[in-house]
Amino acid sequence: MRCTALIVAMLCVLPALAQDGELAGPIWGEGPQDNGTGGTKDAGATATTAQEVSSPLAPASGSTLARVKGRTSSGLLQPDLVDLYEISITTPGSFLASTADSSFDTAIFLFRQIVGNDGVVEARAIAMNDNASSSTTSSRLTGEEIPGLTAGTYYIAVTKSGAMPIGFKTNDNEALPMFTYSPGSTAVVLPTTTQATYTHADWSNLNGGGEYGIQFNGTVVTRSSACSRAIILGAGVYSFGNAGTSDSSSSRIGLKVTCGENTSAWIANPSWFILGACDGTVQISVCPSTTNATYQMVVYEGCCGNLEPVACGTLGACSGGGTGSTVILNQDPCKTYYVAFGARRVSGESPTSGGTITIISCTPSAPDADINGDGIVDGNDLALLLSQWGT
Ligand SMILES: [Ca+2]
Ligand SMILES: [Ca+2]
Ligand SMILES: [Ca+2]
Repeated sequence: MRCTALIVAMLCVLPALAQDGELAGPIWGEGPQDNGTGGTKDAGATATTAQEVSSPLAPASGSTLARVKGRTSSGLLQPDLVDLYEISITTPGSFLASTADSSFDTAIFLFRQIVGNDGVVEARAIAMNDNASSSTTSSRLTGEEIPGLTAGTYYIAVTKSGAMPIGFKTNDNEALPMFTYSPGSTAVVLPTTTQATYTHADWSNLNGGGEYGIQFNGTVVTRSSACSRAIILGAGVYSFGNAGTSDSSSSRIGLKVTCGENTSAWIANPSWFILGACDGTVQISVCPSTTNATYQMVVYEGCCGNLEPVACGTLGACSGGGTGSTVILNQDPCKTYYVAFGARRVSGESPTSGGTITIISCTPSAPDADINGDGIVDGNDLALLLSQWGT
């Protein structure tokens, strides 16, 4: 297959593989399959590669996160010995993370997200646990046991018991343990005052893993509206929450410039997803659930920060009421398509609404006109076609 565009796409540091699914919670799967949905394959090992538990389909206030399912392993080709998730704790007093249904001796580590002056995210130690009690090897952290836990963005890491996050106090320091614990400990371990200042850099003593499930309480799947946080949607029907609730001029997509509309309309606070790979025609529809709302979408090629619009939605009535948007696209499987959708506004008053995305994917392409397969469509193909006429 001619996939030169694939090389370009890979330079965009995309989430790994295509995957379909529900996506706004409450069960979040690391991906790409057979263990839940939402994720985009392997969760990374540091703050910058953590899998963000967020979805463009969640309502603005987030949707309850009950469980994360995933796996670690010591595969030969690509060791996957630790998984980090970016989570949002909304109710610290009732926060719970428990690995009670995991297939190996887990340890879990909670870090607070710090955003540096340069915008780069960092992880600082908050608490860890190896064994929830002397009768189990599963791990458990609760808000009650973590003094001063506040609502906000955190990272939770799951590893096999014995692993240690290491960090440094400044860039010049050697990396040091961020907690002090012995494998088999039943304590909820807090960092020392000094350890709490370390910036997470790496891991030591990583050694295997398996299937895990982390039960949560007090956490939500956040609403993501950034291109860089787009999840991958394949064929299916997806409900989304109250999109378009805010309208910042910095995130608007102007439809006059992008789509050549006559009026100065825009998509407010767009949500983004990546179209699952497919060879053929795809039809994407976005419809609001509120009858007086209007939704519009734009399809782009490229990668976040360097996108080219390739299709704008055609507005039309939705079966459930309201005005929606439809794009029919001849999809090139070697290209990456980003879709932005949201409330279409011509002034600030357009109502917001939840709604539905419907993707009807992979209708086979029309027959190839290159009948003799020599790479050229010419008179020889026509002659072949005519020779078959009426037979
Ligand atoms: Ca993993
Ligand atoms: Ca991993
Ligand atoms: Ca354990």
